Amino acid sequence: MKRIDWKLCLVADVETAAGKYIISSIKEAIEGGVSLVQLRAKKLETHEFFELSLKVRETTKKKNIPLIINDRVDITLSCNADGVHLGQDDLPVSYARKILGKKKLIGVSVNTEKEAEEAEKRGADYLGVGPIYFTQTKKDIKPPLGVEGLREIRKRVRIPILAIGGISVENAREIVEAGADGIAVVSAILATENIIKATRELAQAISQAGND
Ligand code: TZP
Ligand code: MG
Repeated sequence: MKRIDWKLCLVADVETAAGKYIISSIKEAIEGGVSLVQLRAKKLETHEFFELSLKVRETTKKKNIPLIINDRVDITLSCNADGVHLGQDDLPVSYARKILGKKKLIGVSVNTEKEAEEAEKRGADYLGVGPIYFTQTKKDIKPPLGVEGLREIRKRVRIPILAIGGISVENAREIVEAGADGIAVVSAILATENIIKATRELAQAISQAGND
């Protein structure tokens, strides 16, 4: 498995970025300091998602930033992304692994300790743990875990944890201090006027974790 810097993941959600050009938003977020990008496009047709994934692959590759594709193992392979992120209703990890092999990353969204243990056991490389807080970005969210819920999951698994859901510059630090390896955000980067500045502030909040 590749060495990944988990600290700040932009979940580049095409719907949230609507009206803005997603590629330029991703470029700005990279300039501001994201260490990882996940491309998420729930409503695009397959060919549109595929074409966009090629452009995002090119953009991220130039800057040496790993790219994860949300939901779609086929698009992960076709654009040669670094990995895929799967939800509880997507293809099971063990089957995704058969298709992708050991070199691609597989992340799994979890909301309970049981789901976390199960995903690790089945071979996930990292977990998306959330939602930590309430968020408007995803409509069908599970119950928010809070920092306590995150701490409990941290105790049960060894693989990296990316915390997600309602994370902002105000609460990023406490999340990393609760044991997350990094944070994954949509609106705290994409729904801001100045993406570079917002990203820098998030990166700074994370780097302050544990330093008092
Ligand atoms: N999965 C759990 S919460 C969420 C996803 C994709 C949305 C996170 O969006 P935001 O804007 O960072 O709260
Ligand atoms: Mg999914």
